[in-house]
Amino acid sequence: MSFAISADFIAAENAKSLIAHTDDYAHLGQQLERRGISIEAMTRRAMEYQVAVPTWGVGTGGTRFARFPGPGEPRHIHDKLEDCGVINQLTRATGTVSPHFPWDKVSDYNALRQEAAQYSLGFDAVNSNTFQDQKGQRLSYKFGSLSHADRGTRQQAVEHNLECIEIGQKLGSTALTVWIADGTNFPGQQNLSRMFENYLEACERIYAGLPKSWLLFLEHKMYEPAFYSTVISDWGSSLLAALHLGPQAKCLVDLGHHAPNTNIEQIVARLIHAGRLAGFHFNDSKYGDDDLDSGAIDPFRLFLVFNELVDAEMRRAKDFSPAYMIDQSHNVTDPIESLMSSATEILRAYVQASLVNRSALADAQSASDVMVAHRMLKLAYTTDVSPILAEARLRRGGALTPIETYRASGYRSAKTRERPAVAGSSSGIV
Ligand code: PSV
Ligand code: MN
Repeated sequence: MSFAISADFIAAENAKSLIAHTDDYAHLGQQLERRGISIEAMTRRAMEYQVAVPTWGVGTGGTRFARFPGPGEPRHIHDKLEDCGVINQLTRATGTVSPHFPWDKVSDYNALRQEAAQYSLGFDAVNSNTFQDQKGQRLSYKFGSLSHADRGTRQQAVEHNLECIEIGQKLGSTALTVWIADGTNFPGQQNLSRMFENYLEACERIYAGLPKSWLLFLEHKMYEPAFYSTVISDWGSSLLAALHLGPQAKCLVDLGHHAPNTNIEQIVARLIHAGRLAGFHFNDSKYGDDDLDSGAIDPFRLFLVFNELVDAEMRRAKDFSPAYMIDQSHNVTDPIESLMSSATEILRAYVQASLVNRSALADAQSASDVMVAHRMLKLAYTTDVSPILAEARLRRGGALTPIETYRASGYRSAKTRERPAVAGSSSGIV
C-alpha cells in the first residue's frame, strides 16, 4: 500500500490554525466591506480558479551544469500523477496536469486517464517535444524540427505532433502546445525567412489534424538553446503564425520567454485584443528563462498580468478564455512545495486583481488622474488576501497551511522509502 495523506489528517492540521484563520478572515472581510467589496464574492472566485501543473515540474529540475536529484522523486508518469494529486489535495487549485510527450508515454492512455481521475485530476494541454532526440529516432533535431531544412525531418516532427493530438484525445485534453527549439547560432547558418516559412508549412499540417474542439497553442521564446536567432522568438512571430494558421491557433505566453524588463502585461493586452491569447506558462525570472517559482521575484508583474486578464474578463473580451499552466524548474526546493507555493501566488495575483474597482479606475483614466488611477492598482496589490486563499482551500477540503501540512504528513520521506532512486538520470533543463 503506498502512503497517502488522509482527509482526517488535513482536518486535524486545519484545526490547529482555525481560530487564527477565522479572526483574520473576519478582519479582512470588514476591511473590504469598507471598500464596497464582498469577501464572500472574492472567496467564491478564488474557489473557482484553477491552474494546471506540468508533469515535468514535479521531478527535480537541473541546469546545463548539473542536476541534483531530490529524495523520493517521481520515476515515471504514475509517480508524477501521485505527486500532482497531493498538490491538488492540499491547494484545491490545481485540478489538471499538463503532460509532455514522449516523456510521459505509456501503452494505455485510457487507463492513465482513469488513474489520474483517482487523484481527482484531469488533463490540460498536451506538450510535444521535438527539441530532443529520442532513442531510436530516425532523423535528428540537432539542426531543427518543424523548420528544418530537410523535408523528411519536418515531416517526422509533424507526425510526432499528430501523435500527441491522438494521445491527448484519449486523455481528454483539448489543446496541443508546440514549443520548438529551432533557430540558429551563427549568422548565415540558415535563411531566416525560409525557416519561418518551413515552420508555417509544417504547422499547417498539424493544424489540419486538430479536432474541431481543439486549440493549437504556439509558444514563443526569445533564445535558448539557439542563441543567434529563434524561429518563434516573440509574440509578433507567434501572432503572425497564429493568424496564418486560423482561428484554432493561439499564442501562449511563458512569462520567462522575453528579454528582461519587457512589458509582458502589454503583450497580454495585445493578444487579448487580437482574440489570440492561448494562455500562460507561469514562472518567474530575474535574467532569462530562469523558470523560478511564480511570484518569487516579481509578484507585481504577475499582478499586472492578472490586471489585464481580469479587465478582459469583466468587459467580456471576445474569444477570451486563457489556459493557465505552470512551467517551472525546481532545482533547490522540494517540487511539491514549490508548485503549491506557486499555485498560491498565482491565485493571489488573480484575487488581488479582482479587487480593483474597474469603473472607478476607468473614471480616473478618463479624467487623466494619474495618481488616483495608479493608487487604485497599488491598493489592490498591497491588500493581503491570504485569508481569502486559505478560506477557499478550507471550503474545498484543502489545507489552511499547505506547505506546513505537507511537511507534517511525512509524504516525502514515505515516498523516499517507496521509490528507490533511478540510476543514471541525466542532467538537463526542464
Ligand atoms: C521551453 O523553455 C519550455 O518553456 C517549453 O514550454 C517546454 O515545453 C518546457 O519549457 C519544458 O522544457
Ligand atoms: Mn514553457
